Amino acid sequence: MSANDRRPVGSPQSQTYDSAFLKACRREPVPHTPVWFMRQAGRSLPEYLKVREGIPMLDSCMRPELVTEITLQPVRRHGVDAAIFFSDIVVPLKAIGIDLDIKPGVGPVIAEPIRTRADLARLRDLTPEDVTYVTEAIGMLTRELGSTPLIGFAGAPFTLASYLVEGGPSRNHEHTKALMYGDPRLWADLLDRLAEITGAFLKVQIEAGASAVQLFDSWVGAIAPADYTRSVMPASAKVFDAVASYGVPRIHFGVGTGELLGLMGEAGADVVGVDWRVPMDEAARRVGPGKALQGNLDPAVLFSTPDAVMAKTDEVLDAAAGLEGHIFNLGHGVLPTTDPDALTRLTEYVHTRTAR
Ligand code: 1CP
Repeated sequence: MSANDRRPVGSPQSQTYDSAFLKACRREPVPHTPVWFMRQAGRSLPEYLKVREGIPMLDSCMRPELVTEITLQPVRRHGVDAAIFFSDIVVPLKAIGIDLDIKPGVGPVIAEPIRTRADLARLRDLTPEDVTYVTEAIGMLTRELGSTPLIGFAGAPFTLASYLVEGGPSRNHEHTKALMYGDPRLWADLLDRLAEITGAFLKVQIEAGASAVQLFDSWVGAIAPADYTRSVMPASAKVFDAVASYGVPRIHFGVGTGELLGLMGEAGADVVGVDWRVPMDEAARRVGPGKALQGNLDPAVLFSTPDAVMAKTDEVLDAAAGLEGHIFNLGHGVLPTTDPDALTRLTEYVHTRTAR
């Protein structure tokens, strides 16, 4: 390892500090609008399907060499401005001994849902020793990536609680809401436990070399603002506080969160992710000054003609033109059947159109 690799992330001496992505996160002038895509590593890429063949999803997250290869694939292919660590939001839960699996075509499934106070005891603290494969993979990755930043990530307490309480993916989150409204004390304790685990998991990733972190609260759009403030925000704020001292940008994203954008920023994010339902200029008004924004092309637009993709991309870029800091992304993850060439063309288009 060279001396350069040892320089702390977040400091101006780090190799990634002057990247367009980190500059945009810090709301500094950029040579071009940086681009990355949520779920850029994964099922849209034939090279991903090939290396994953016969290896269950969770197993693949625990093999540092495979994680390194999969994380690098979209950087090589599309020329995006940042890599996102290949893992899943349930990996830290698996690491502390929760019996769960990621079922193909379904998502995370929990053997015994968490619904009572006695169940909380199953959520023990996470230590770096529980996830040595993460530290190892990030070490390998940051050496390969050089000046390209690596984004670490975790699931936010609400979204993790939704999987744990429901037992798997859920459309209406009925058990989760039943607990949140019916036993606010137990709910608060559950989210606080998850905030501890999530904070520890993000720290491991930053200490290993991640240049930024994204907290995915994918399903929090199911919650009204008053309930968010009372029952969700304290735990998300605790996660952001846990990593504040590192000085790496903290991104916060959820789907259908138009009504929550301001609050999600207030929870402690430096960058607020926006789905495709709110134009970027309106999102900026809702978030207020002092934060960068990330977003927000509808991922389904990529199934349309190249001209339509360019026209819709222009709409996003025009709406974001006056922002202090803009990171171009999709409004949610890349859909599995997306043509990867459409993503390469989109990356080039944004880079060219925004070159300054
Ligand atoms: O076998 C497979 O290939 C399973 C598909 C898959 C993949 C590729 C899952 C199962 N997870 C992942 C990787 C993954 N998950 C990444 C890294 C890839 C990248 O971004 O480039 C990330 C960031 C996640 C995060 C994740 N997992 C989120 C938050 C992001 C989001 O899309 O909102 C969520 C909600 C999950 C749960 C999950 N894991 C897998 C699936 C299919 C789901 C969603 C299930 C549901 O609908 O509830």
